[in-house]
Amino acid sequence: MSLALIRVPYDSGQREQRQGAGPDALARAGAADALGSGGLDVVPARIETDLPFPTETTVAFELAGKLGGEVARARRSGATPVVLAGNCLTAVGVLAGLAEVPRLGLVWLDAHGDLNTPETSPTGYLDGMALAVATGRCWTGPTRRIPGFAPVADGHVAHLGARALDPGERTILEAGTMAHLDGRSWAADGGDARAAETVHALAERVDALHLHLDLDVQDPARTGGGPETLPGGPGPAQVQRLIANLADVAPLAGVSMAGYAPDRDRSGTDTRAALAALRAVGHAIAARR
Ligand SMILES: [Mn+2]
Repeated sequence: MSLALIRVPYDSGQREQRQGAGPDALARAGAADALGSGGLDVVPARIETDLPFPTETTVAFELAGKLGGEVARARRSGATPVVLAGNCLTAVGVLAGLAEVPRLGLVWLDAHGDLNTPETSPTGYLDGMALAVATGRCWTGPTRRIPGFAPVADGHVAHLGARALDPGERTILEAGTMAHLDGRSWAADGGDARAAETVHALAERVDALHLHLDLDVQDPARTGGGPETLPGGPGPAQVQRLIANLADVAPLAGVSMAGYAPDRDRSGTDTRAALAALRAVGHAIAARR
């Protein structure tokens, strides 16, 4: 009966830079206490690259493979994995480590689609492809080498909070194979109920959930605003309410959190929002044990 708090301190292949500094900064700010506030013991771990010449893509997939092993070890020991990372692609490692969970659903909270592929991405930025990788749309060469990884079916995904979509991403979400709720609808009156309905509908098709939280889903007017934040999304309290709601819906098999850049958080509001989200996660996991 415990939680594994696994830190992956990289952003775009660079160790402890920008959002890659987030996991250790959150640990120093009290992430373990926040996560343990639901009553579960918290066991820390940390993943590092062994590549002598790190590049954005090679490090990302190497870390996803290592993280998969760490997540699987945590799970076998009876611990629920909670991953603090710089990038969203780490969700792929969590999915690999949760391979033994039958009918796993993926709840993806993000201001961006993360649904570009190398062919549709305007920039080539790998982390804008994270959910496309998780759903098997691209980078299938490297993901085939990640033990346990299998793409998540679109019908097992709920995307909430998007408000910056490239044309290729819009096409995917408008196709309707994946449940989604855009950021403005979530932030509007009645948005909490719409968000709850979205995850409830997903829970009818799955037995457990992987929650992926990119902190940029939160409206920067109500946080300090990290490097990739965009106006028009839910506030931190709405995100925390949704996390609390997940406990009523299905067990949380794993959690990944990305997008916290401590050097952009001069007021401390991003730190407080991230720790509050971790408290909500700790309580949600404890409630279903
Ligand atoms: Mn993201």
